[in-house]
Amino acid sequence: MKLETRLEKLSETMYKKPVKALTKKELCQLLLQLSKDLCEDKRVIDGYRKVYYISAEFLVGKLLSNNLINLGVYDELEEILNTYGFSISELEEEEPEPSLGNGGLGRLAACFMDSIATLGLPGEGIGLNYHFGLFKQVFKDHLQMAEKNDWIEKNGWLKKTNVSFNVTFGGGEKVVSTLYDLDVIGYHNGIVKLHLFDLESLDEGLVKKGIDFDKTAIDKNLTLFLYPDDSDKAGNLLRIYQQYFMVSNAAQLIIKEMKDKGYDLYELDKHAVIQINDTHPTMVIPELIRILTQEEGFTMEDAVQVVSRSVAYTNHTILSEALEKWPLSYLEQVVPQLVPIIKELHNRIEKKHRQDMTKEERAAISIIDGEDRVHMAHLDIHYGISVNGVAAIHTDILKNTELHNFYQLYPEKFNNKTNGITFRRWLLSCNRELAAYLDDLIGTDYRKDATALERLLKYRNDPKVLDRLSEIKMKHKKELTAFIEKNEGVKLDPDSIFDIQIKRMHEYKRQQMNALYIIHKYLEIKGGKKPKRPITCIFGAKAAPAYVIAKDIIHLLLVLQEIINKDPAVSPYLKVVFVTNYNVSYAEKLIPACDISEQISLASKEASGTGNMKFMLNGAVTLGTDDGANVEIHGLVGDDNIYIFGADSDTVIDHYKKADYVSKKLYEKSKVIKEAVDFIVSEKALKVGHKENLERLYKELLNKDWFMTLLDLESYIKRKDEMLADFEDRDKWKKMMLVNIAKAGFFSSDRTIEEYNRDIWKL
Ligand code: 26V
Repeated sequence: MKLETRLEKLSETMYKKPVKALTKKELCQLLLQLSKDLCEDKRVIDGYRKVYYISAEFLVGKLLSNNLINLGVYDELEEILNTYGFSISELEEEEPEPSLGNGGLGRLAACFMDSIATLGLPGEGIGLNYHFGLFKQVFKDHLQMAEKNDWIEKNGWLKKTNVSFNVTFGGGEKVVSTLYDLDVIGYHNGIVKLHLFDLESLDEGLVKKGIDFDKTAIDKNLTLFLYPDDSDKAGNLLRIYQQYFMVSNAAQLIIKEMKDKGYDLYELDKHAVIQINDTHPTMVIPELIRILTQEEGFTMEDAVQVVSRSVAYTNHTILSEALEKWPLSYLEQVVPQLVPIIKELHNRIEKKHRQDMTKEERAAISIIDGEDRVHMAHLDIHYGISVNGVAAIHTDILKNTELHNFYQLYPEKFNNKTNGITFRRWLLSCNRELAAYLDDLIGTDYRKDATALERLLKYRNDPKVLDRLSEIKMKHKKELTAFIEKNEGVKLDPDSIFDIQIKRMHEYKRQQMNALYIIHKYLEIKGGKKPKRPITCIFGAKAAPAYVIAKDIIHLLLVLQEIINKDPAVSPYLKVVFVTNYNVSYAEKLIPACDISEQISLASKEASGTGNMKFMLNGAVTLGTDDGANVEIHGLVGDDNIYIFGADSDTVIDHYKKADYVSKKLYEKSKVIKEAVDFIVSEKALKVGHKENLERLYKELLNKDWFMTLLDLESYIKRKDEMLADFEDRDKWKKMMLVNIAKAGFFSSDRTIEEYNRDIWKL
């Protein structure tokens, strides 16, 4: 049946009226239903050996455009809808965004699912169906406030299945799970399933003001929220409840599938490889062992052997505060059934190394430490087949520093898998003009083999091509300008340089350093030194609700936005806009419009970053430290097409080791640094902002500055000013854009997934 006829028929069935009479919301629902119907004809990818990607987060983002692209019907539908005066992107505004993740780790999991399906690999994602995703951010009085963020709609993407398991917690609480599936459609390929477990007994009425809720009634609140506030004990306990609920369901699902297919459970490792995405799903190890020994008649030895041949672990951070260590007493309360198994796993390691290691050496690799805390990552490393970092420098730091003792013990387990992004969402969908132009210029091969983008390089001196790339950029800058005016009430100048920093708000990512640059520029302009071309500094970020300093940095930026944009002597040259409620959909609008991609984390701290890749692919030039995947971007584009600054990771690691970094000394020595930092508590700033927040941040920078902002501030200012000057050499800049796009192919998540498959999964 022709697509148009199919659409009309569906419209009659769903709404008893023709397509042209539908409201936007109805039309959005119609397309959603059409995609679901088209999915029914697709093959669910299956196989003899499967990967189970378990993750507490899958930050999938809106699905409509992406699904239509991957189904191969986007262009045809767009044409049909245009005749009715609609466009798909406009309809997508009606779709709520599933924000089931905090940031990079969750978005990576979503990109990976897309690539697994696109490559036709047998795989399934397993996670939780949070009713409220990452909080909705609003600003009041220049402060971040959090509101609940619901996304589940009646006839939305989720498909209720009849799969259901019992899960028992300590204290005898029993809950019954329900499985919902999201279909992940491969690009011109079959489907893989994203399994999201939920509870029927959930009570959304528990949610009071903002994102507060009663944390005690597990059967009513378990999957209400993504990562509840974990600054208190109740929050931490709930997180353990969630994690256990997730992995117990995962373990039962995997074992059920093994049995349904008639496989021998002793050969679990032949049929299943379980990728543990950070330590959140680590309890799947003791849970599988528990089920095999207690319900399937395995000896402890057999269960430990087969499980440890089936699991692999990915590390996503070296920040020690983010490495999970659960107090044994918490585990005793929530999952007492796992505690004897965890102790057994701990004792086995102790026993094994009683002879060849000193007590201190053993302590460094032990699962349960002297304070009775369980180091979840240690469990994964001892009892898994693989440990991987997410960018070359990150894996090196794991091997040489953070996990060095483990590396000496198991060198063969360590490997690197540099992150990637799906080009379907981050090019074909968010930058349709660029994709169409590339199709014309270099053919469509790059859609399946991203390295074919390098064919663009032969046009690096072709003025026609360079102009077209810059025209596409301008189109997106204009669209973003209109969107920001509507949503934030700030009017931007598309001819200015768009300098963008979007990512979670965290001290190590150093948005505060960007703020100090803005202050520096402001003071320069006030002093009569005007930039050649106006600069627009755009931020998007959410701070964890309990992370005080991160919220103070947001406050400072909102205060700067007010001071600068309202100053008629400055705002023609400098503008600041902190967008509200930054999320995946916002990113899809910001990234294609960016000139300067800010990737300025303290070297050694950003495991990889994936925003850096998205910007590069869309023709932005990176201003960054040699950190995370910036190092690989640097290697690919060469010194001439990236702006690197700041201390390198060895210097930084050395400062930490010697504990010799004193920010106040730098402040006292440099007029530029002092002036910028002092402005935070100046009369001007205090008139707009709050004394408490600004003073706290000021003191933090002077007395702690744990992420060495002041160490790199001067080289940052210098490098950014060079970059702004180079923007005026239009030919040079456009060439840099081209080279960045051409070299981005390496960062396709298809490449990353092929490497996981080649080295770890072997599907
Ligand atoms: C988590 C937490 C939680 C407690 C408070 C402090 C804190 C700080 C950082 C984190 C990060 C958790 C793991 C994570 O999201 N890592 C990110 O993973 C991305 C995908 O591999 C990678 O690109 C980012 O560099 C990395 O930060």
